Amino acid sequence: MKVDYHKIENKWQKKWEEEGTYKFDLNNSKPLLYALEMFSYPSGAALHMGHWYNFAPADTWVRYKRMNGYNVFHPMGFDAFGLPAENYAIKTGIHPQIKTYESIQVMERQLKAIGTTIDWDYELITSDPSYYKWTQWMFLELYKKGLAYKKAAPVNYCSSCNTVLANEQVINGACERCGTIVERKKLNQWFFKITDYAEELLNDLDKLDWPERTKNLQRNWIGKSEGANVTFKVKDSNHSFEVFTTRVDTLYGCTYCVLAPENDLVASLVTEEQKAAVNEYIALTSQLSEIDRTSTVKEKTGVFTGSYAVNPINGREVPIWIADYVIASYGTGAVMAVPAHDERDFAFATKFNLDIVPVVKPLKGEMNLPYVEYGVSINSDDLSDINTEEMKLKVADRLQKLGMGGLVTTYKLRDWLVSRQRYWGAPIPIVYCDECGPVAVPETDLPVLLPTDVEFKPTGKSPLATSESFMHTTCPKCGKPAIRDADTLDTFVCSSWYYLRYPDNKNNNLPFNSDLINKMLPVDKYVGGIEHACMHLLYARFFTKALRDMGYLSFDEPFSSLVHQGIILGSDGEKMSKSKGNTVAPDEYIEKYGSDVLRGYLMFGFNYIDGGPWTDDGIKAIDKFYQRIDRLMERVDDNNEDILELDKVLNLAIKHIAIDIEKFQFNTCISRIMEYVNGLSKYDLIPKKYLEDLCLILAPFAPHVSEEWWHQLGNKESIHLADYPVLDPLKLKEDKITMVVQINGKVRANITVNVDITDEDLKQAVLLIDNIKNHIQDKTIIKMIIVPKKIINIVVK
Ligand code: ANZ
Ligand code: ZN
Repeated sequence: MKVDYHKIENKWQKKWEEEGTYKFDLNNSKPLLYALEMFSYPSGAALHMGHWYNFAPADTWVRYKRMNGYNVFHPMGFDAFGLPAENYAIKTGIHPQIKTYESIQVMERQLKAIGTTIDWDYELITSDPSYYKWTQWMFLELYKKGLAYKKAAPVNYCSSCNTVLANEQVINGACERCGTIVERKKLNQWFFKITDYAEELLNDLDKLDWPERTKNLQRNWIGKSEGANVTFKVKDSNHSFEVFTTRVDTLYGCTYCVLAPENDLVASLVTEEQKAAVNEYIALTSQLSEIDRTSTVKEKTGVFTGSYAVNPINGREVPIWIADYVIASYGTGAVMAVPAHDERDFAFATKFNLDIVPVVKPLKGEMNLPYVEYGVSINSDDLSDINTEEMKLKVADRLQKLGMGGLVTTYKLRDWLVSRQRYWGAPIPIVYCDECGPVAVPETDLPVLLPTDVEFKPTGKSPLATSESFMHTTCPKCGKPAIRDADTLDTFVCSSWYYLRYPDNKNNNLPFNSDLINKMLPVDKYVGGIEHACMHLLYARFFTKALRDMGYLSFDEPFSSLVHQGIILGSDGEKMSKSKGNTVAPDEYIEKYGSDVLRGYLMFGFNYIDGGPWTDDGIKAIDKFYQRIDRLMERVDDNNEDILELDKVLNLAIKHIAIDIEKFQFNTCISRIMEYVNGLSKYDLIPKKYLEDLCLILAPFAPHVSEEWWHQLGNKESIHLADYPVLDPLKLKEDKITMVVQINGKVRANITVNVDITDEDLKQAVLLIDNIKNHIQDKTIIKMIIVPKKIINIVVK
C-alpha cells in the first residue's frame, strides 16, 4: 500500500481547522514566542518555490518550539500595495484592487496547502483601509515629531516608470524594476528622518542575534565616518563653503577644492568666462547615477569655476572646481583635494595639471604618490614631523580656534525618501491650504481613502492628481478649499510596522494596544531573505525606535533573532526565472508527492541558509523514506519492553535535533531521524512506544503523515498538541560491552551487557547462558572473579 498523501493531508488540514489546533491563546501560561516570516507580495505568479522554502522549514521550527512548551504566535499577512499590481493594471486595464485580492486568495490557498501552524485570525493586508489608516497615522505621528519633512531634493528618477526611486531601488545606475538608466531630478519630496537614529541604529546592531553578514551590510550602509569639517572662504567674495574630510591632517597638501555640480554655491561662484563650460558640465552629469559617478574606474571629469578658495590653515589660494565624483548628498557636498594622498584626487590633478604637494611621508622607506597610508607630516610649517593620528587632532584644534572647522562625524545613511508618484499605495494624509500651508489630516478623518477613479497610465504626474473628487477638499484648520497631497507612501512604510499590528489586527481605535504589544514583542525569530538587509530591516528598526521615543513601545528593536534562508536555484544551478525555463512550481510537486514530501525535501535536500539547485531525485528519496516508515508501522507490537539500542539512537536523535534545529539545520535533523528509522528496521516487532516516539520526533518535519500514524497507533489527541520527546542522557552513555566468560580459566562464552551493570546482575546473567549452564551442570561454584569490563571467570569444583 502506498501512502495516500493527499487523502491524509486533506483529512488533517480540515480537522486542524475545525479543532483550532493552531489557534493562538494569549492567556496560555506557557512562555510566549513570536515567530514570523517576512510577509509576501501578492503577485499574480502565486507562491513560488522560494516562498515555500521560506515558509515550510520555518514552520517546522515553529512546530518544534510548540511541542517543546512554547506558546507560539505565528501570523501571516500580505504586503499588498506596490508597483507590480499597478504595472499590471497599466498593461491590462485590470484595477490593482481586483488583481491584488485575487492573488491573495490564491496565495492563501497555497499557504494552507503547506499545512502550516499559521493562525489566520491575525491576518492583515496592507492595502485594506483598516490597515493603511494606521500607516497614515504613523506618517502623521512622525510628522508631528518633526521626523517627516518635505524638501526639494535631487532624486533618482526613472523616466520609464515615471517615478522617483529610493537609492536602494537603483541597481548599478538602473531602475530596479525596469532596468532603465536612472536620471537625477529635483523634486519636492517627503522624507523620514532616519538619520536622527543613525548612531543608535549602528550601536544596537551589537545586541542583535542576527547573521554577522547582515549586520555588516547595515553597518556599511549607515557608513559612520569620523573626520573633520573645514571652512574655506571664497576669495574676493562673502561666500564660504565647508568640506568634510577624514584626513584633516593633510590640510597643508590641499591644492584645489571640488564642489558637487548640484551644490547651490556653484551658481554664485562661476565666473563669466567659465559659465558656458560649467553649465554644460552640470547638464551632462545630471544624467549619470551616483554609482557611475563615483566609480573608481571611471575617467575623472570636471570643470574649473574660475573662482579661488583660501586654505584656512596656511592662506594658500586654491582653485575651485566642480566634478561629478563629489556627491551632493554626502558630507557637505564639497571636498578639499589632496592629490598627493588620495587616489581620486591624484588622478584628477594629473589629468588637469594641478599642483601635487606631499604632506605625509611613511615612517620609514620610500614613498610613491599617491601615498594614502598614515605616517609623519611634512611640508606642514610648524606642524611638521607629527604622527597622522596626532596631526588630525592638532589641525582640528587649530581650525576650531580659528572658527574655521573642527572634528565631526558623518554618516552615509540618507534620510528615507517616502513619497511616490504612483497610485497603488497609501495616500499621504496632508492637505495644502493657501492660508495655512501644509496641514495634517486630523486622526478622526483617517483613513484618507485611495480613490478609484484615476488614470493609471503614467502621465508624468501622480495618478491621484487625476481624480478631481480626491484632490479637492477643505482645509481641516480654516475650512477653506484645499488640495490633497497627490503622492502615495513607499510600500516600505507599510512593512515597517506590520509586525506591530498582527497581535492586535482588529483594533479600530489604535494601531495597536501598547500594553499588549509590549508583552508580545520583540519578534523572537524573524525569517526572510537577505535582500532586505538595508531596506526593510533597517526601516523597521527605525520605526520601532521612533515609536519608542513617542512613548508607544517599551522595546528598542523589532526582531531579536533573524535567519535568512538561502535561494533555491533551478536544476541548472542558475537563479530561477521564467525566461530561462528553469522554474519549479510548488503546486505541481504537491500534486505529485504531497505537501509533507515537498516540505521534507526542502529541509533535507538543502542547507537551509545556503539553498542550492533543485533536483527531482532528491524529492523521491523523501517519498521513499516516508513509505518505509509507513511499512514499519505495521510491525507494531503492544508489548512495551525496552530495547537498549533503540533508546540510544532515539536519544541521539533527540539530542542533535535540539542543537541543529536552532541553527535551522534541518537536513542534519532529518538524517538523525533516518538513523533512528534504520535502528527500528532491524526489528520484526517494534514495541509501540518506539513507533510513537518516531511519530513525535518527526511531527514538526512531516506534520500530516506523522499525525496519521500517531492516530493509527491509537492516540486520540492531535500529535501537534503533544510534548516533544525529552532527552534522557542516561540512555546515551556508552551502554554495551562484551565480556569473555571463562570456567576455570577456559573461554566458554561471550556476554554483551550494559556497561553499568552491577556485579550481582552480571553474575546472574552469566549463569543463564546455555553453554555455561551445560559446563557447570551440577558442579559447585566456588567463586566468580570479575575483571571489570573484560572477563568473568567462574571457578567450579
Ligand atoms: C581630503 C582627503 C585627503 C580625503 C586624503 C581622503 C584622503 P569616507 O571615509 O567615505 O567618509 N569626500 C568627502 N565628501 C565627499 C563627497 N561628498 N563626495 C565624494 N567624496 C567626498 O570618505 C571621506 C573622504 O571622501 C573625505 O576625506 C573626502 O576626501 C572625500 F588624503 O578629504 B578626503
Ligand atoms: Zn487652511
